[in-house]
Amino acid sequence: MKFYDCATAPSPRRVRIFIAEKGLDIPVVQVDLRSREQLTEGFLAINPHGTVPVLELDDGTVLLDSNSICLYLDETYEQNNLMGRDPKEKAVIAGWNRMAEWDGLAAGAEALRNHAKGMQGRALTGPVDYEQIPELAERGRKRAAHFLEELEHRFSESEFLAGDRFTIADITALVSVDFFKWVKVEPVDSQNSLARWYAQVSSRPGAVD
Ligand SMILES: N[C@@H](CCC(=O)N[C@@H](CS)C(=O)NCC(=O)O)C(=O)O
Repeated sequence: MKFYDCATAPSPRRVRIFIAEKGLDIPVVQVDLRSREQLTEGFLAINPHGTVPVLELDDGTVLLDSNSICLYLDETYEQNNLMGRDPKEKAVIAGWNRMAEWDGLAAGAEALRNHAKGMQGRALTGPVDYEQIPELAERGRKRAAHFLEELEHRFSESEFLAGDRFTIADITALVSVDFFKWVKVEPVDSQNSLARWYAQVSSRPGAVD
């Protein structure tokens, strides 16, 4: 197997944490997003979407999305299940993971990509160049702040995002909360339940970046 990673980017970090939690050792290839290596002919031949993470299997199959990579690893390697053991648990975890992706990661991306100078003309990932829309940056920051409120509420009644154990949903939420620092959105002091959860999950060995 080969894991195409970028050490500084949030989406591949989700998979890095997942791999660490599973205790796997997978050879890594770094893709330099700053020099736009993801848009070179060579990399687009591997992933036509021009994004990382990517997992290449030994039989040549290429997995092009964090969730599909995590699903493959969770089903292939039984230790430390992170995506659910039965249909009901799988569905509950998938729901919370999707919420963290959309309300969390997507909000951070909206805020960053529509604002950062280095992302001018790169407001969306992929081979097509889209211009920034400043109003979307502002909306993204609001959405990010709202996501932190949603987390505070959830952690006031649940130990982890999808229930009473650590799962992929916590990984996605943790990566989102750290990603928000790039757009200067941080938890407020009164969000005690969020702080309790954050201290717990960010000190897990795989979370250290
Ligand atoms: N759905 C994808 C999203 C991946 C994604 O957006 N990756 C970003 C890094 S966080 C990327 O490759 N960006 C390339 C670019 O900005 O052109 C996944 O989670 O695997």
